Amino acid sequence: MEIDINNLESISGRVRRNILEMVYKAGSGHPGGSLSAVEIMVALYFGILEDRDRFFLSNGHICPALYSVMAEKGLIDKNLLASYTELGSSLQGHPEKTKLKGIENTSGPLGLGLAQAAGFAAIKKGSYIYCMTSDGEHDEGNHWEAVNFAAKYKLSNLIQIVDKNGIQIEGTVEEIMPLGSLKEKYLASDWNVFEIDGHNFDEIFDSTSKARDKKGKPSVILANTVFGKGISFMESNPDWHAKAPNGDEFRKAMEELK
Ligand SMILES: Cc1ncc(C[n+]2csc(CCOP(=O)(O)OP(=O)(O)O)c2C)c(N)n1
Repeated sequence: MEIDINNLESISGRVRRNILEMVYKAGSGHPGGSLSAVEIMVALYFGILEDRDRFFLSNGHICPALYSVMAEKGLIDKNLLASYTELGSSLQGHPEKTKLKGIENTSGPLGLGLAQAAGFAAIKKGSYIYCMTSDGEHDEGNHWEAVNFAAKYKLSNLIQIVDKNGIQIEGTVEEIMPLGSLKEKYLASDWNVFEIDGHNFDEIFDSTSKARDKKGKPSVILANTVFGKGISFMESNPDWHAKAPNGDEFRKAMEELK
């Protein structure tokens, strides 16, 4: 597949603007983590996922990014984005599998997505199963059960991408619950490990391609990202984990995204 990086960058710009509009209109949502995951999701939907593959989002609170990428890809109607979090909308504040075609797993409670993806990978050996997780959700015990399960069953078709933005609810990951070296932990758990800049398309494509070629073990891509990427006053500021901008902040943010 021929990839046009300039095109992916313009799509990412539109996705960021959609995220801001959705969270502003709804008056709620999780802008920081949504903005850090944009390039990874754009790369997945516009250059990585093939017909039989599946994408599982574990840190479901960043669904404005997912809905927006799905809309840009034409998988859902773009007009639906304005209904984000409304009563009865198929675009809830956390994704619901039964409400929206194309969503593989219901999420919201953190730490479950990798288990959902690993179960799927175990029975769909002919497909690649990609799962996005966050660094904050590595606090969850369930997550580590899935890490062991995937290693035990040598799920080489499972590719986890961690949005490692260093921020979680109410503070930095380091302050709330230090994770130590995720690289060493995954290596010790018998996973292949890649470390990349999660905003760099070349590195996203290169690492996912290498992960697909590895046999006998699951792979994790530790994607270093910037929380709130693209909006100066949101970047690396935990206040923006779950907060909607006010009118002035919204206008300033949209101005920065021009
Ligand atoms: C099991 C569970 N415990 C707590 C929460 C509340 N919660 C929602 S988001 C979040 C922080 C998660 O960290 P991360 O995904 O790294 O945050 P972000 O990068 O989006 O700021 C927490 C604790 C939850 N959704 N599920």
